[in-house]
Amino acid sequence: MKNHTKILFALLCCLSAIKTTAQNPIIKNIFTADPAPIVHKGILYLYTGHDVATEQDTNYKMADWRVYSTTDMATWKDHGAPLSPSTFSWATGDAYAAQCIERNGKFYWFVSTFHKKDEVSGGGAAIGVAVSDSPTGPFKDAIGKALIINEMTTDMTYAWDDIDPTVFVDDDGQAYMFWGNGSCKWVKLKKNMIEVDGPITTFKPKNYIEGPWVYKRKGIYYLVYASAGTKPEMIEYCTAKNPAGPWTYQGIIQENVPNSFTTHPGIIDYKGKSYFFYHNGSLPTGGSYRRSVCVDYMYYNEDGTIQKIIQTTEGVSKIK
Ligand code: FUB
Repeated sequence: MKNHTKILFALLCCLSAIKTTAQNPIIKNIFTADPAPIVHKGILYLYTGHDVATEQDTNYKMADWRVYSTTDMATWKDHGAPLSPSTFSWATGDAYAAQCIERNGKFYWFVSTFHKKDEVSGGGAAIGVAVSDSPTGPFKDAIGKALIINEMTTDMTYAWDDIDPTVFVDDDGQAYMFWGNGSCKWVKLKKNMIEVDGPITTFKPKNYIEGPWVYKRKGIYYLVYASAGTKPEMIEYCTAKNPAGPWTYQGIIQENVPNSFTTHPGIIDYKGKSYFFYHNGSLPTGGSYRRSVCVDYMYYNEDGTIQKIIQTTEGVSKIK
C-alpha cells in the first residue's frame, strides 16, 4: 500500500471503531432503568424497567418491564414489554426494579411493584414473581398473589421498603432472594422458586440504601448495592464466604452517575469478559425519572476484589 492509502485506511479504521463503540446509553429510543442481565444458551438477555415520567414529573412513573438481547454487546434486539404490573391482579402502581433468572428450563421474573389495599395487605411495596417457558415471555403471575408484602417486614417504618429483589441459586441448589430499601433483607426460596422457605433476615451493610445484586463468582459471594447519604447514589459492595453472611464491606466501585439521583447495578460475565450495567440520566431530556441503561467493563483483582468502574460514553466493544 502507498503511504497516503495506508493513512486513509487507518483513518477509516479509527472512524469505524468510534462508530461501533460509542454506545452508552445502550437504549436510546425510550428511557430505561434498573438493568438485570442473564445469559442463556449463549445469548445475553437484559431485563429493564421503563421510565415514562414527563420532564415535569417529580417522581417515578414506570410503565412496564422490558427485555432486550444481544450476542455481541453492541447490537441490541428489542423484545418489547412482556410484563407489567397489570399482569398481577393484586398489584397497582409502578414497575420498579426486577430480576429474571432461569431454573429447570423456566424463567422466573421477580419484580417490585405496589400492592392494592385489600384484605391481604394495607398497600405498599410488594414483590411478585412471574414465570415463562422462554426468556422473552409470555409471562404470567406464577402464584396469583405477592411473594412478599409490606406486612412481612417491619424494620422500616415506611411502606415502600420491600423493593428491588435479586435472586440467585447456589451450587447446592439452594435459592436465595435479597431485597430492600433502607435495610437489606433476605430469605431462602423453595426449589419451586415461588415460596419462601424460612424466616426473613434483615441487616444493614455499610451505607446500604437499595438495589442489591447478589451473585457468586469463583467461590466468593458478592453483595453489590446502591448507597447514599444526602448525595446521589453510588455503588458499593461487600463479600462473604456464605450467602447468610457475615458480609465484609469492600468499598465503593462506582461514583455518582450523570444527571440521576439513583443508579442500580446489574453484573454478568459473558464471552470471557465481565460487564457492569447501570443507569444514568444522560439522554437528552433525561433525568432522575427519565433514566437510561448503560454498560461498561468490570475488572476483578486476583483476590476477587472489584476495581473502580470507569463510566464511559463509548461503552464496551462489539464482540467479533
Ligand atoms: O426504579 C425505581 C427505583 O429506583 C428502583 O427500585 C431503585 O433501585 C432505584 O433505581
